Amino acid sequence: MKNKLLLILLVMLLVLTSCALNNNKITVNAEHEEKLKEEINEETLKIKDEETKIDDNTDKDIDEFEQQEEEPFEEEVVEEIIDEPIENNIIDNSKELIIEETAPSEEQNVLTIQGLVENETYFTLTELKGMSELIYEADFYSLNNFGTTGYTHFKGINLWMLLELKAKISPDASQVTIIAHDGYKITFTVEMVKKQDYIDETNPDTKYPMILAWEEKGVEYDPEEGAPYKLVVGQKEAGDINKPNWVSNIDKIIIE
Ligand SMILES: Nc1nc2c(c(=O)[nH]1)N[C@H]1C(S)=C(S)[C@@H](COP(=O)(O)O)O[C@H]1N2
Ligand SMILES: [Mo]
Repeated sequence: MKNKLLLILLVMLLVLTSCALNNNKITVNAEHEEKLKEEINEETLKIKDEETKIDDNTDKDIDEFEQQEEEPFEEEVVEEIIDEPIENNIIDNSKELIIEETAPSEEQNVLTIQGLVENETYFTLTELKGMSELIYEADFYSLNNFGTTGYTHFKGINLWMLLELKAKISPDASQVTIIAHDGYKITFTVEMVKKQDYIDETNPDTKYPMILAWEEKGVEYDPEEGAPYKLVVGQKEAGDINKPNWVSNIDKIIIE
């Protein structure tokens, strides 16, 4: 009986001890968890705080950037526009393109003659200038659609002579088309190109051929502004509106 009682007591003691130990463990765990939670919370708060700081700074930076840059930036653009007309920019761009895409500068002065000619070819400005016996220079009278008149001094080559003697135009040819770089073109009959007696209605004494001019008012055309050739012709009769025939920047002549 005594033994039994002792055994029960021992069991109870064991149970109690184990409970106490467990309890202790739980407390320790709970305490640890609580600490961890606090630490996590603190970290989160810190991170959030820093994020807000960064956001604030970014906003500030943007604000400052906008305040600093906005006005001077606009002023600069305005200045540029005033200094450099848009036209100039376009010319500059095309210059770059020509340099990048095509050949040496003298090739820009090439006049191409195609079609019913024995010597289908092209002439450079230097070659044309060398044909001294074909060079013609005079003041040409002009009348345009609006009734505007004027006299302009031109120097260039007699177009018919060039076609007949240098390109050797075919006897079968009937028309000559002058084509400008901008697409503007005029077709003349061979007879009109052959004709050497165009007039100036204000001066009955002089007769003119059709010429390809490379010089106007004593100044050569700038090849950078297009092919440096202009077709110039007098009047067929008094009142003839001849100015539209003055095709500028010619780069091709087609014989048919
Ligand atoms: N390449 C080219 N040449 C051209 C033209 C054109 O549009 N392109 N217009 C013609 C017309 S209709 C006229 S009246 C005169 C005008 O010459 P101006 O600009 O020297 O006055 O050029 C003639 N030659
Ligand atoms: Mo014109």
